[in-house]
Amino acid sequence: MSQEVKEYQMYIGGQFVESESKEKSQSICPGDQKVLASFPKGNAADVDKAVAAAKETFENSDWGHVRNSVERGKLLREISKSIRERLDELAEIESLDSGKTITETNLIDIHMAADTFEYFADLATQIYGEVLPVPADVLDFTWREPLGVCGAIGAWNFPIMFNAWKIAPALAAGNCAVYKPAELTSLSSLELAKIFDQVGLPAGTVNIVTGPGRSVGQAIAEHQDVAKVSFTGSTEVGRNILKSAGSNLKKTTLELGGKSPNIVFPDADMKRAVNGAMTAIFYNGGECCIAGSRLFLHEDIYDEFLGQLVERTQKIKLGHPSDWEARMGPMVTRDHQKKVLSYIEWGKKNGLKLLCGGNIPKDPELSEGNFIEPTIFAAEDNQLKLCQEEVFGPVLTVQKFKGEEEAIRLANDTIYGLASAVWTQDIKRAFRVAKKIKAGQVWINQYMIVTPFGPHGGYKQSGYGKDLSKYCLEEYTQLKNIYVDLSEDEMLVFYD
Ligand code: TXE
Repeated sequence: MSQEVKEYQMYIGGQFVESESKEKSQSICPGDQKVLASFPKGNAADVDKAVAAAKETFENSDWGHVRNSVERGKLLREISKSIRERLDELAEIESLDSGKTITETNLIDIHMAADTFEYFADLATQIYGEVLPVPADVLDFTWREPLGVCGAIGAWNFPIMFNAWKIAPALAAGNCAVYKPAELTSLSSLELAKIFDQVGLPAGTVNIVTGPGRSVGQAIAEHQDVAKVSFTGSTEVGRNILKSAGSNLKKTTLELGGKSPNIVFPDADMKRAVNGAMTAIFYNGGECCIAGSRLFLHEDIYDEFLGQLVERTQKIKLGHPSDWEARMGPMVTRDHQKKVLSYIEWGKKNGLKLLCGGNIPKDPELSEGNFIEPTIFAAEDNQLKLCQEEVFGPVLTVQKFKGEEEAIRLANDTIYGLASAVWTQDIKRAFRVAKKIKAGQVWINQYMIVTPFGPHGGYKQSGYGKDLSKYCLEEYTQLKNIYVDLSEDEMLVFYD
């Protein structure tokens, strides 16, 4: 990205526009605090405009009609192609804006966004109802219909991916959309707006409104003309969204926090499991809803496993988001860095054993960024704050267990239920554990794989509803039942 501060506008009704208030926000690189760009600080009036544009297109065009499904698929495929063509540029913008390493954005995030648009392009023509075998002389069948205007609110940790996860299925199903990216990481969504425009999405089909959660986010969640809101973010804000969505009983999908368990049995392939444990907590600097932030090790392998894990963790190279050698970037903001550090200080003062990390790195080259050393604590009590609350940073707690039942009990001892993993060569044990874990995702001998093909979403206070996969199309459609009378008999009459 060049040194000049880029100016962005929002995308409403097919136009690139300023906010009604003319106010601006800035994007600041978490690696060095340089100002990268400015973009509109939207408000409820901008949401009104965006929703009106989306509603107009939905109600007064062919966009959502089933006869347009091939065309919708073609446009989604074009979006995917354009994202791939701009891979390097988008990866750089995403990294500088969010602090994610360029390795992660260039090798994973941008591809995942493109894959998601491609996946839902293929599904655009595959959304249909069923004929139901009613035991009477009637034909009963269902239509899956679009909802209308779908609102979506994204979090800052996987910005371009969340945009794709919510916009692609909404459009495939024939809806129009209003998307609010997180104010900390809005740039990739504003770049996507340029792509939506270039490929020729009809005006109003997708609208991108940037700005704070309390004004723009809340206005989307409350809006009477928004039929659904899909949210990724904290459990606390998820509860607010639910209240706001009650205004017109809109459909909600909530992908919220996590405190995911990662269980290793003694027969696991240790090298792979150590790799998995590191990916689970240090990928994206631990700023991951599905982070495996609680590691449970069987007592027979506890010492050896921890020895390898700590040794390798101390070698993780921290670096500026644009550094191809870096394996972990900075925290998204100074405030978030402080929040994560405060958890670490709590751990140090409350009897957890610090095994590595636990500080701001001393390397002067990192002094301008919001860095934190990858940190591991040994913990004995699962009720401790550090074992229960989502830290959202590179902070792992490790606990010892004796048997399968104890591991499952500890794993489930949390308000969250987003993800989990089990490492063992014993296939029966793997399935037994997977069955008993209360989480929307279980990896067996893996951690972190997410694809557009599989459903993503939580149990318990990690939320409900699914992103991705064919299942998420249920969240973006409504079912209409049609009865056709085929009987030759007189209709049953109750009244003279
Ligand atoms: O999330 P918020 P924040 C967790 C993580 C993190 C904590 C806070 O523990 O430390 O949440 O992060 C918008 N009405 N996760 O503050 O506030 C906001 O503008 C409508 C887990 O960033 O939940 C942003 O677009 N919208 C998580 C989005 O909600 C509102 C990812 C998320 O912001 C709003 C991120 C309101 N009243 C954080 N207030 C995950 N599941 O991956 C805010 N927003």
